[in-house]
Amino acid sequence: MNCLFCEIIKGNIPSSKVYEDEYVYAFRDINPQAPVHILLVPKVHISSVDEINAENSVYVAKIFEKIPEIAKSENLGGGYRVITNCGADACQSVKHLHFHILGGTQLIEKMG
Ligand code: DGP
Repeated sequence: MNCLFCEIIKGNIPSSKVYEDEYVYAFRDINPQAPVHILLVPKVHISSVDEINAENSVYVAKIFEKIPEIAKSENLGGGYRVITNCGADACQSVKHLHFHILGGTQLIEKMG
């Protein structure tokens, strides 16, 4: 399987790492859409939200435990947005589950 984010997790493609543990890899988005734009990915290949199940949901839980810590360390006390795109209609471009943290400015209200 040829997966961009699996290659980033393995270190075969460079990234600006923010955090890593046995479940989670967090790094800065290459094309930031806000002053702070971080991606959190599970360290196992899960294609999208559609593939989350009882066996792999611990990875999602671990990601969400880390989000407030990363938000604090990035000084996002004013608020931030967490987004995941699932499938073609949502414009998911990388088929490895990822959660965007966006912040560092007043975000627009519209999400869709
Ligand atoms: P999405 O559209 O939700 O699938 O988001 C994919 C994000 O991944 C998009 O915001 C750009 C980012 N991205 C794509 N390729 C790379 C890369 O090689 N490195 C990094 N750091 N981010 C990438």
